[in-house]
Order: sequence, then structure tokens, then C-alpha cells
Amino acid sequence: MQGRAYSLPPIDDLMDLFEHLHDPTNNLLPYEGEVYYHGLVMSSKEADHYLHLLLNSLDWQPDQAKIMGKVITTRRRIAWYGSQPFSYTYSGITKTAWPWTDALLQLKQMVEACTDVTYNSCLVNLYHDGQDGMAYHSDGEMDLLHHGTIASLTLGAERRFVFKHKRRQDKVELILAHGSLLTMAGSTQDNWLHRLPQVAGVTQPRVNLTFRTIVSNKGLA
Ligand SMILES: O=C(O)CCC(=O)C(=O)O
Repeated sequence: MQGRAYSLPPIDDLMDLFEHLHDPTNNLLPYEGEVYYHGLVMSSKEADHYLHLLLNSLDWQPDQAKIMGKVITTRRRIAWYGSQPFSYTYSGITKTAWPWTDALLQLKQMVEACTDVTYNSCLVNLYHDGQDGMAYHSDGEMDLLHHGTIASLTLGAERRFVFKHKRRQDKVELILAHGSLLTMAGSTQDNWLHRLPQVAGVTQPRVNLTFRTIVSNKGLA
């Protein structure tokens, strides 16, 4: 009898397959907010391509925060881009958006197609390794569309992401994979904080893009 030759897909493709099993309609928050993990929205090759492109082409600046009147400069880098030179004020510091690069516009279109929402700006964070992280905060600034969707695209090292309720002890944690998308919507920013914990042993960089909608024109340069 003629035997049939079966070949297994490469392990990377199998991992991708499992990542696709995430249900983007499953709200991860138990109450007072909406967080959806869409899993992988691009192949690992595409994610590698965009990671290297962004690492080498964006205008990376150290982030700053004003804490009790003192300006703190972070090791983590940021870049702020938009459809207009929007000003965005958070942690007491105002930034003015640079015009979209081709790569950012491609990613914006991809994320818009996945989420069925349009965005006019993007805050990009570069975590060099596990020593870089972001403390608990919410993205509820006045400049942003109230209860608008924020779409968070991850490229690079896998990291833990944690939500904590503002008034109760409840926490929700997940791992954000290379090439994955997470959305935060509805009243999430009113009721939940989020953070990216520092972690030992991660030596690879991670780039995170949060696509947002700025509504206030007061900051237009
Ligand atoms: O790096 C991340 O996954 C989250 C970034 C974040 O919390 C923010 O940009 O507000």
C-alpha cells in the first residue's frame, strides 16, 4: 500500500495557529471596562520586519514625567505621531506629534481593519529590555476621545501586562505576544489602571504602539 506523506507545519506556524485561537470578542475584564486580546494579527516574519524598521527609523526620545514639580527622565523611549501636530499632555509634560511615517501608516491601517475603528495618533514606547517597564496609570487624559478605543500593538519581547481596578483589589494579567493586538474600550480608563512590570531575564527589546484618538484642538501647533 502506498503510504501517505504527512508533513507538520514548522513550529513557528503552529504557534501562530494557537495564537489565532484567542477570541477578540471575549472581554477580559470582569466588570466596569472592556479589554479584548485579539492574539496575533500578523505573521512573525512581518512582526520582525516592523520591529526592526521602527527601531531604526522612529524619532525616539526619553519619556519625561513631572512628579511633585520635579521632571524625571525615563530610560524607556517614546515617539508620538499623528495625523496633525497634536499636542498630548500626560504626566505633566506636553508633546507635539510628528507626521506619520510610511511604516506607522501601514500599521495604523492594519489595526483599523482589525478593530473597525479609526485612529488619528499613536504613542510608541520602546522598552530596551526587561529593566524598562511602565508604572500603573490609565489613559484617561482630557486630550483623548472619552471612552474611545485604544488599540495596543506589540512587537518584540513577550511581556506581562497587568490591569488593576482603581478601587478594588481585582487584577487581570496576560502575556502580550510578538505581533499581537489588545484593545481597551468603554469605561476601562475610568475604572482600571494598567502597567507593564519590569522583569528579570528579558534581554530583547519590545516596541508597543498605542493607537489613539485625540479630540481636543487646543494643543494644535
Ligand atoms: O507597553 C505597553 O504594552 C503599554 C503602554 C501603555 O500603557 C501606554 O502607552 O499607555
